[in-house]
Amino acid sequence: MVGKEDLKLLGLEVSPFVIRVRMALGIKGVSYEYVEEDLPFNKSDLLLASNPVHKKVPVLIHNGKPVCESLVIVQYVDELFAGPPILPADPYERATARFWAAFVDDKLVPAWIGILKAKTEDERAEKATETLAAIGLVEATLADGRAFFGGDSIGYLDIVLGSCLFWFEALRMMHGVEIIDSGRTPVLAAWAERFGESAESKGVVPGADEAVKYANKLAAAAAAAAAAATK
Ligand SMILES: N[C@@H](CCC(=O)N[C@@H](CS)C(=O)NCC(=O)O)C(=O)O
Repeated sequence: MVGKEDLKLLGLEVSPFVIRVRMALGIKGVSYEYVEEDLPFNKSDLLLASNPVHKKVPVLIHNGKPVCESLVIVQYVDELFAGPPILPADPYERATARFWAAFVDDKLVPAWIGILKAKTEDERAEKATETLAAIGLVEATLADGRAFFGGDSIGYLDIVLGSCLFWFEALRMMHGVEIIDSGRTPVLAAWAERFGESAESKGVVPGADEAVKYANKLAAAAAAAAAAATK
C-alpha cells in the first residue's frame, strides 16, 4: 500500500463514476479516505468548494487539491502511482481506449440513464433502442479474443464500462431491458462475467438491488416535488 499521500475521495456508493476511481485506486494499491456524500439533495460544503463547476462526485482531493471528472481522475491516478498500468502503454492503444471511454460517456451512459428517467413507455423504448445500438458497437471492439479490453487484465475501458454493469442489471430488474445478453452480445456477456468475478471489482461494485433502491428514492423525491408544485 502507498500511504504517504493524503487522498480523500468524495463519493456515492451507487455511482458508476465513483466506482471507476475506487477501482483505479485499488489496482494501484493506494489507501485513501472515502467520504460518502448524501446526493443529490445534501451536498457537503467540501464537495461544493472542490467541484464548483459541476458539483458532482467523484472528486479526488490529493494533498488538498481537487481533481474532478471520473475519466480525468482515473488517468491522474494512473500517472501518479506506480503499480499495474491502467491505460495501455502503446500510444495507439491508449488513443483507442480513450476514444471508446468517451463513446461510453457521451453515447451509452446518457442512453441508459434515459431509460431510468423516461416519463413515458415510448420514451423508454426509444432510449432502450439507443442503448442497444451503442452497446452493439462496443461489443464489436472486443470481438478479437481478448479476455478484457485491457488484454489479460482489467484496464481503462474495462473500468469505464464495467462500473455500469450493476446498473444494467438494475434496469433489467426494473424495466425488463437486457442491455448485455448472451444471445445479442455474447462477447460482452462473457466479459461481464469475468469482470464480476475479478478481484478489482469485488468489494467496490455494489449489488443491483442497491441501484434499484437508489433509483426508487430518486423517483419518489421527483414525484413528491411534482405533487408539491401542483398544490
Ligand atoms: N461526468 C461525470 C459524471 C459524474 C456524475 O454524474 N455524478 C453524479 C453521481 S452518479 C452526481 O454527483 N450527481 C449529483 C448531481 O447531479 O447533482 C464524471 O465522469 O465524473
